[in-house]
Parts: sequence; structure tokens; C-alpha cells
Amino acid sequence: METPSLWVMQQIFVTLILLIQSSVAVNRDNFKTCQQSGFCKRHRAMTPGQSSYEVLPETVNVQSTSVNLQLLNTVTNVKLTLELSGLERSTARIKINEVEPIKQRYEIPVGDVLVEEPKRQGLKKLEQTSQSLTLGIEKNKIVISFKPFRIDFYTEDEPVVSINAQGLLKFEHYRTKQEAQPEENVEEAKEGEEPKVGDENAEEKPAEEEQKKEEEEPDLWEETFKSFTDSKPHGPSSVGLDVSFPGFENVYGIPEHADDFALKTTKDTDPYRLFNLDVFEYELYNPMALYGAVPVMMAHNEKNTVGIFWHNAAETWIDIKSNVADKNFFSKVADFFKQDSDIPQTDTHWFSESGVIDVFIMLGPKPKDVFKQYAVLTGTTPVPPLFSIAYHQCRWNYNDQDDVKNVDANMDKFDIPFDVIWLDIEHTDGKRYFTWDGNKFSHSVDMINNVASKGRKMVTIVDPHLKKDDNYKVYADAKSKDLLVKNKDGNEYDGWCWPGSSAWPDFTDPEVRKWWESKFLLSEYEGSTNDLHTWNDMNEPSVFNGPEISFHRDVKHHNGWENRDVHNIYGHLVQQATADGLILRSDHKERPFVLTRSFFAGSQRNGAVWTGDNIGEWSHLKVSNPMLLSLNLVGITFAGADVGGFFKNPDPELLTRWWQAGAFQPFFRSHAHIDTKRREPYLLPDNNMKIVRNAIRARYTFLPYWYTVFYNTYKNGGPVMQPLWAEYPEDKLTFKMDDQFLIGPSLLVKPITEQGGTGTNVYFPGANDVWYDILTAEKYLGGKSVYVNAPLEKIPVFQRGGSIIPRKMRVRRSSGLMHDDPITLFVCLDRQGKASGDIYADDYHTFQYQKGKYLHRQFSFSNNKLINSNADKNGSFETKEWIERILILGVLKKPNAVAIKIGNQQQQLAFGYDPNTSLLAIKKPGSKLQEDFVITLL
Ligand code: NBV
Repeated sequence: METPSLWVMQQIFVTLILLIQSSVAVNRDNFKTCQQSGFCKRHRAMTPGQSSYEVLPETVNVQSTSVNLQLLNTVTNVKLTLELSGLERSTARIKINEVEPIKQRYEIPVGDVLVEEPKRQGLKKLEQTSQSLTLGIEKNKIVISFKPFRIDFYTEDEPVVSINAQGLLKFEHYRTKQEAQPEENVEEAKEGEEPKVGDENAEEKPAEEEQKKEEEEPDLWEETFKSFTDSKPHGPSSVGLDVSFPGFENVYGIPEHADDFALKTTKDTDPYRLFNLDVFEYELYNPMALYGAVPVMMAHNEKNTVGIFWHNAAETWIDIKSNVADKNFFSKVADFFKQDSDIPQTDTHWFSESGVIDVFIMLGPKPKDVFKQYAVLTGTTPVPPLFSIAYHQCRWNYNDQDDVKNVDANMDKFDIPFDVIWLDIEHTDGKRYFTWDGNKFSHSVDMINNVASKGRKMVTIVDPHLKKDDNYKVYADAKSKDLLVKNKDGNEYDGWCWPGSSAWPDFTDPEVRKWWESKFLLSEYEGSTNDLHTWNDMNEPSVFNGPEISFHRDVKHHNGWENRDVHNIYGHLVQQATADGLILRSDHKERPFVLTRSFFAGSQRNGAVWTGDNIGEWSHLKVSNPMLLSLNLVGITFAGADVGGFFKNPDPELLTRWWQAGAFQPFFRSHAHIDTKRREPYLLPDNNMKIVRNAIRARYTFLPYWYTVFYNTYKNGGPVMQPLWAEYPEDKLTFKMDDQFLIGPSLLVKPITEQGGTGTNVYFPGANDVWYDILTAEKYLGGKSVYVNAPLEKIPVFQRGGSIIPRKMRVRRSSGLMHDDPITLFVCLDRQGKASGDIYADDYHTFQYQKGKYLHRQFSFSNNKLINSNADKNGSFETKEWIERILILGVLKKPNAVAIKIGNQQQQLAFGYDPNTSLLAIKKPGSKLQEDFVITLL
């Protein structure tokens, strides 16, 4: 136990933090700008078109799936080694490292981010000259130009990606401090072993000067930000490269930023920053870093979609220039190809503080190809347990077990379904995670069991900071086993967080992750049950008194790596260990649910992500759509934003609109700051409460569809919440659209995000398509925008003609009570009178589906026949679910009769027909979901 005075100090500190955090507006001073970051400045200052790198032709070695070669920096004479390998599915990988580094550089271990060592694919040598090497990979061509060095990728003879076309490759090789003396370095360059190089140096004056300037930079061996000095024992170590997308006007991805979906040029701003940070009350529409980082970008136009994955865990910045947005931008790859200079082009420039250059180039050519290419590298989200895609009720904090009981009872009283109730940090004994405040939660097991008796679950927060208290067994155990992160001197790192003085387990160490997993065993986590799941917060990590509110960069991790090397994967590995812990707890039987605030590429494998501390303002509701689209695009499909906004007290209208939007976003949880007024949905004014209840109930009716969409993305990759262009790649009008989106292939959603909104223009994609309002069955022709009325009670949601969506219309208190409920099929016919769709079902909570215990059924309607057939012979599952009703929209005339055939049995079915809406309702087909049938309209 700490001394009383220390305790008082800690309380004052935490109160101060709370006070600072309740003054709504980001404190920009806490976070570095590019100008305050040495390596960012150095890379940004480079002049395009002056590459100092060339390929040494005699080193080029072409093998069946790869090419190895050396690059020479003609200014410093330092050599780099480059390996370009062909990977399965039209993907290439370029790795650049030092030839003879004086110290090994960090590479992310396989398994942490990449699911496995990527599978190689043949590269065909098409041509080699003294100037270039041309290779073929499937339908694509790769040209490596030697002098200056660049690599161009072509799809069907059109350039789509160019590497180092701007000549911004920069690799700060490890050096000893003396070597960095400017004079010496330049001398050395002049005395290079290869005489030719000296000659060329004469022409390369600007680069030489640049190099000289660089060596004079003050930030190379130590860097100061505010009161923090970052020791850099290994000196400068950054790496950077430019990637151009000829022919592309739009690029997307690289979350997390509170910005538009189509990324903006950074000509007049800082580059987009990827450095996991706790930025409370973040500002909108700027490139500042946030809690998570996925260094994946996609470029899309009518013909092609390509992607880049920058596999580096260090702080990364990305500049974006576009010849369309930045008219007159001087350098264009199009000129190199002697093409019409009106061709749009986007040039990007990536640079990271340390590590190696390891870039994956995914060549598409269609959006779904890139999604799959990326999924093969970093995996997909396993099918979430059904409860986790239903509605979650959270706040900081539900005060005690009686509070939990009351919320649970009130939700039932007001007939509002929910699946999970959450406990924030106050439930613990003094912010010691894995413990309970004994006064408030004396009977945690009874509390959880009571909630679980209605098919519901609970979630508790488990942050990665451990209170430094020798009587706290988790900390004491970690300390005694030497599992904690160290400071630069090798002593246990000490930082301030909620519990006061804290230490952090080193999640980059696989042994530490194993240890953490064991903490979730029921025998270890006293007062927990199998119905308790987990929330990882503050895992950037957030350190109140650290630089930029995080770890010092010279903090030491496993194998001596510094935090600067691994910073962006720390939070990802916290969630991974937590998910594995929950799996261990159930002896690998039950699917875990873990929500994380910090994440990296690959985090999709471990559960859900949310967008952190947003504000209860209309602008934050609006930005949730592009933010979630960006996350979804790069595979983080299970994503949501705090419904209602974390800070402030939004009025009932905003709350209502937020619940409506959340009901159609992948992770659906309302949450609020400890200082906000209580806002459980039943506390809303009666009219708002009813509208919100309907929105939540709508979510429940669509659960079979959500579940199917999640299953399909588990199998194929790609977003759950999709930009329209993912389904309509050729429709230019959709390329910048981010205020409306698709859930799966068939639901179009345009949430109302304006105060006082009573209607909105909805763009219905697909010139040959038709869309149906899910409530009124009103029909809209595709290929145009139409104003749709949307008074408060209305969520503009439309089903695509040509689709079949399974729903469950008997909404109960929780999804857990709906597992066996019957299905209603909503069949919306296209203009040819056809439709198709599918349903995926399993036991909704175990891993048995990964052993073939599932059903995937295909529905198709054409020529007046609806067929239910097996979509996947590898799966079989005996479900009690059955088909209760079939609603077919777009049936032009009333049939004389409707008949069902199952096996050899045929029978007539009752039906009703409404000529005004062209709706045919087939009552009680009564068939089991797993039974093949044919229903004919006669
Ligand atoms: O644990 C308290 C909060 C949590 O409610 C929120 O969702 C997190 O994003 N947490 C941040 C720490 C304090 C924020 C002011």
C-alpha cells in the first residue's frame, strides 16, 4: 500500500487529468508536428527527382520467385540490398535493408502481423538489359530501372504503381557517432571504391549538399520534445520511399484519422501520421495520429484497384500529392510514360523512424481482388459470437451490481433488446485490473449469472498498465518473472496512469503474452465467469506523464528493441494476448470477444475496434461514417464509434440519430464519459425512446444478415461496411462518397447526421439496379440521386433489387434468446425478376464452425422459382431455425397459386398479394433451413 501522502498526490494527479480531459478541445501542444520530428523533417525536405540510388547491374540475381540486387547510394557509397519477391495472387513484396548493418534492424516477427510467411509465386524474366530488368507476374509486368533506380508495376500494360519514381528513397544506415561528422562523410563519399561514382557525384551536387545538411541536423543522436529528451543510442535510422499511383485520383485507407474517406492532399498540412496515441477530444478533418495505425492504402479508379501495405511498426508519416488536387504539381510519373499529362495521378511518400523497408504491392485489379490479397497476408475477422454483433450498453461507469441489475431490468421493462452490459475502470479495486471493488461488486458472479440468464453477457475493462503495488498479485507476479517493460537504463519503466505509478507488461515478448493469457483463467480472475468478456483500453499505450502521453521511445522491449521500433504493434499484441486468454479460459471452445482502442494491421483477427473518445456533437456523428469505412477497407471490419459520443451531453435528437446510425454500423455500443448525464435509451423522452427502441430492434431483425456478411468477409476478406465503389467499381460518382455506405452487398444506408434533418439526397447506385425502402417497400431506380424524406423516426435504409436478405422478425430481449428463431426471407427482385442471397448459420458461439459444423445456404429466385440449396458442401449443421415467411417485392402480377417442393413432397402454400407495392407474402413454408426446396409461383 502506498503512503497516505503519495495516495493524496495520486488522487490529485488523476483529478487533474480528469479536469484537463473534460475541457473539450484537443491539446495540440501535446503532440508532435512534422516540424518537431527530426526524421519527418528530413524526409519531407527531400527534393523529388534527385534520387541518389542506382542498381548495381552486376548484383542482379533473378531466381524463380524473386530477384535480389544491390542499390548504391552514390552520395554516401552505402549499399542496400533489395529483394523483390512474387507472392501468390498478383502480389509483390519489396524488402530493402542495409547490406552490412552495424546493428540488426527490427523486422516484425511472422505471426505478429503477417499470419504466416507469405506464399511465393513464380516471377517470369521477360527481358534484361544493361539498363533494366522486366519481369512478369500473372497478368502483370514489373520493370526495374537501374539508373536512377525505380520500379514500375503494370496491369494489362497500364502503369498502376511506381516505386521511387520521385526519387525519395532514403535509408538512414546505422552509423557510429564519429562517422556522422559532415566533413568525413562527404570525403568518404568522394573516395568511393568505384571511380564512376565519384564522377557522378559531380553531377549530383544537390543530393550531396542535402546529405551534408542532413549530417548537420541537430536531431540525429538526441531529440527533445517539450520537457522530454529522447536518447537515440543508435542514431538516425529512418527509412522512406515514394509510391506513385499513375492513373489514380483517389486513395483511401491508412487509418486511424478523423478525416474523410477519400484521402486528401497534404500539400498544406502535415503528412498523415501513424503513431498510436491517446488523443482525447480529437479534432476532425486533419491528419493527426490517433489510437491505431494500419499502414495500408488502396488506390481506385474505374478500371483498377491496387493496394500498398507498409509493413513497419515504427512511427510512420505519409505525404499525399495529387496532380488533380494540387494542380501544377511538378513531377508526374505520367511524363515518364509519355502519356497525356491530364491523366490523374497520386504520389505518396512514406517514411518510418526505424525498421526496414518492407512493402507489399497488391495489384488487384478489382476491389475484391485487393481485399483478398490483403486478407491472405494479415488474415480476417473470425466469425464473431452472435451476441457481440448485437447491441451493447456501456457507460463509464455502471456504479455497482445494483446499478447493473437496474439497467438490465429497465431495458426489459421498456422492451429494448440488448446483449451486453459493460463495466469501466471504476469496477476494480483501485484500478487493479482482474479485481473487483469489493463494496460495489461483492457478488460479481451472481451479477454476471443474472445477466446471463437472459442470454446476455458482460464485459469488464482490462487495461495494460499495472499498479505498482507489491500486494497486487498481477503486478507482483509480472515483476518477479521479469515481464515488464524497461527504461533505457534497464530498470522497470515507471509511468503514471489511472492507478498512479504503473508498469507495463512487455507484450512484444511471446512469453509475456502467454503469461497474460493465463490471467483470464477462471481460477486466476476471481469473480469472473465464462460469460465475461474483455475491453482493452489505453493500450497505445497511454502514459499520462510520458512524451505525447505514451512510452518514451527509448523504452526497452524484448530482445533489446526500443519502443521506437515496435510502438505501433504494442496495442495490437495486448488485444491478441487477451483474445488468446479468453480462448484458453474455455479450453479453446468458446469464441472470445475483445474490444481494443489501439490496433495495427492484423488486429482484425482478434476482435473489435472502436474509434475512442469522440464528442457528442453532430460533426462527430458524421465523421463516424468515413472513419469506419477507412477501418473496414483495410480489414478492420468489426468497428464502431461510441453511440451518443463519449464527451458532452447531446440532446435527444442527436442521441436518436446516433442510435439509428449505430444500428447500421458493424460494432454497436453506446458509451459515455463519467461526467455525463445518464443516457440509457429508456431515459429518453418517450417519443425518442420509442424511435431508438425501433432502431435497436431493427438491428436485431437484421442479425442473420449481419452474421452472414461477417461470415463472408471471414472467408474472403473485405469490408463489412463498404464504400459504394466496392460493389460498383466503375461508378465515378461514388469515389468520394462517404456519407452513405453498404452493409454487405445488399443494404444501402444513409444515416441522417444533420441537426433538424427531415430528409436527405440518397444516391442509388447501379443504372440497371432498383432499390427498395426497407420499411415502406417504395422503389427507387438506380443511377441517380433522389431526395428521401427522413423525419426523426426514419432511417434511410434500402435493400438492393436482386438480393435476398434473411431476417428474424421475432425480436426478443437478447440475441441469445433468438438462436433458434425462424427466418423471414426478404426477396427483392431486380428488373429482370431475379434475386439471390445466402444465409450462414452455426451454433453462434463456439469454434465448432471451424470444424465444419455450419450451414451455408444459397437462395436464388428466377423464372418464378425460389430455390434453397446448399452453398457449401463442407459444412453441415442441424439447426432448429426454419423458414417462417417469404416476402417477395417486385412481383408484377398475382400468382394463381404458390407451391413448395421438398424432396418428392409437393404442397400448396397460403399467400397474400398487394398490387400497390407488388408484394407477395408467402406464409409458413415451414421448411427447415437446411432443407433443399423449390417454391414455384404458378
Ligand atoms: O476507462 C475510462 C475511459 C473509457 O471510458 C473510454 O472509453 C476510453 O476511451 N478511458 C478512455 C480512459 C479515460 C478517458 C478520458
